[in-house]
Amino acid sequence: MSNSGSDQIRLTGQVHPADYFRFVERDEMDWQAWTDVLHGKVAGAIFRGVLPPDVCERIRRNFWSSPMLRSDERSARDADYWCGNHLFTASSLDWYLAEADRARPALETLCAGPGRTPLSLLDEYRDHLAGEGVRLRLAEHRGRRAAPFRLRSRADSDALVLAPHDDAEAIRHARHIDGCEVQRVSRLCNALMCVENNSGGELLYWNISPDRKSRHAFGMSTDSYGYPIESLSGIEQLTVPVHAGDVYIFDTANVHAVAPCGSDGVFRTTINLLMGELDEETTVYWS
Ligand SMILES: O=C(O)CCC(=O)C(=O)O
Repeated sequence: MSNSGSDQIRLTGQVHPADYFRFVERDEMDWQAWTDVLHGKVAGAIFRGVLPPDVCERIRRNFWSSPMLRSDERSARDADYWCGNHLFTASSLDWYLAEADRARPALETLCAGPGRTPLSLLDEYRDHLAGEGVRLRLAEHRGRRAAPFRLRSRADSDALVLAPHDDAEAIRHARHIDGCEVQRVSRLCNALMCVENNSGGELLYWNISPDRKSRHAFGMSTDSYGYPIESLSGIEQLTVPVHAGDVYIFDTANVHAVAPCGSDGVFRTTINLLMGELDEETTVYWS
């Protein structure tokens, strides 16, 4: 999970021009801006306060009382809780797809209800894309469908909630999902919806897509977590505040991390999915 002790001290890779390396910020949903991220016109976009407070609160309560809730409490201060699985960290594609079938109805119920919800936002985007002749659907493998999203909550008060990492290369080359269509999307993007957070937990986003040589030098051939913070020194970095209700999307090829939550017992809870364009007529998403 961490740097394998390479001699390389600074990450190398593709550094992007200023007109691409930025986050578009809007006070309402803008599906064209969302598509611009999937098209690689801009690195990220954040839409403020899209999920209403009552919807965030309902999902937050459902999450914490869900029978699907799992945790990995490494110490009294650091906690990691989730509902639903991540294809990338699943033990096998077969296991992930079987779990996806089992968990899909419960995940959908957890996020359902009146008001603008994660599910209704996906429907909005489905309608938006349909108007452009593009179909939005769950990713599939041999007729079996992925899960739509997962929920995750972390409460690290003084360490990074998520260490610096890049997902796109790791997913494209992950052996356990060989042949799955998600490896063929043109630009892998993370999409998140925040339902709980306090003042910390910002998204940290660096202007570098590490090259293969550098990824290997830092021991990231099969994993994607844990570039040392020193390896990013001098590289342009954006700090994107994230609040409950915000919805955002960004290119996962660039190194990113999540800042500490800031105080003890503060949880940052998000709905997480990945999305990408499979071809000109198909956009897929999965967890
Ligand atoms: O929670 C976030 O803002 C980023 C999540 C992330 O980096 C990931 O799931 O790979």
